[in-house]
Amino acid sequence: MVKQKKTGLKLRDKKQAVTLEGTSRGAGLKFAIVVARFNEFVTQQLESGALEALAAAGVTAEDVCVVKVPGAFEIPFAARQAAERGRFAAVICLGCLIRGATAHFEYIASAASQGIMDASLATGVPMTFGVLTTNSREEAMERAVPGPENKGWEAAVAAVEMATLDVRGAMGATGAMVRVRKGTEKRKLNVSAQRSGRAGRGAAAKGAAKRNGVSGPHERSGRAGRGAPARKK
Ligand code: INI
Repeated sequence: MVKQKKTGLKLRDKKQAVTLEGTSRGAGLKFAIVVARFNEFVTQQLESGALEALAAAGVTAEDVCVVKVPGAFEIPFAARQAAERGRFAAVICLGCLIRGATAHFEYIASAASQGIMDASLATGVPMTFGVLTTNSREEAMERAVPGPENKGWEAAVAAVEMATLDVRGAMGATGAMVRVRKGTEKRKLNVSAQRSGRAGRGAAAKGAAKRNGVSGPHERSGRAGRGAPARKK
């Protein structure tokens, strides 16, 4: 096995699996945070957690746009618009649903989660799910404490990782994996994958990779949170 100094990429031989993953470094990337105002005493804290996590990842305030919506039900619409109209590397979705006496909670929770996933897949922009679905105010507040236990923080960390993960860029035109030559830093990069990628993302991810000291979107490793203790759902 050859460990490359510059990239940290571990090269074994052609027959071994290649691991692709994003990083915890978001410098130079733009992020949207869509926050529901409903249960604002919690969602405000989720927003603060997300902003702190982005700052810790090297994202500057001017690269972050916060979009406020009335409730969790409206998140997918705004997230999709942000993804379509903005140059965001990822969209962080934050909200808080607290179970009540009626089925209202279930309808909104399923519309929000499915809607966010649909918006992400339709636009090709990663969206992360920081929407709490709890049985009580107490459960919600426990998940909105300052620091990495905060679900907004967690959603922001996931957004940075997904924004810096470029699986498509690492694949060949026919879907074959990029060939890694043992013992060298040469990669057969597939330009058509970047050309056909969603607007700006390939270029944004590549630029961030350079700034982050790695040489290509498929050569990243060492995301934050690996090996972290089990978290609350
Ligand atoms: N929206 C939430 O974000 N959380 C809730 O707990 C909630 N409850 O319980 O009703 C909620 N409702 C509002 C909903 O998201 C829409 O904003 C509203 O239905 C208007 O479309």
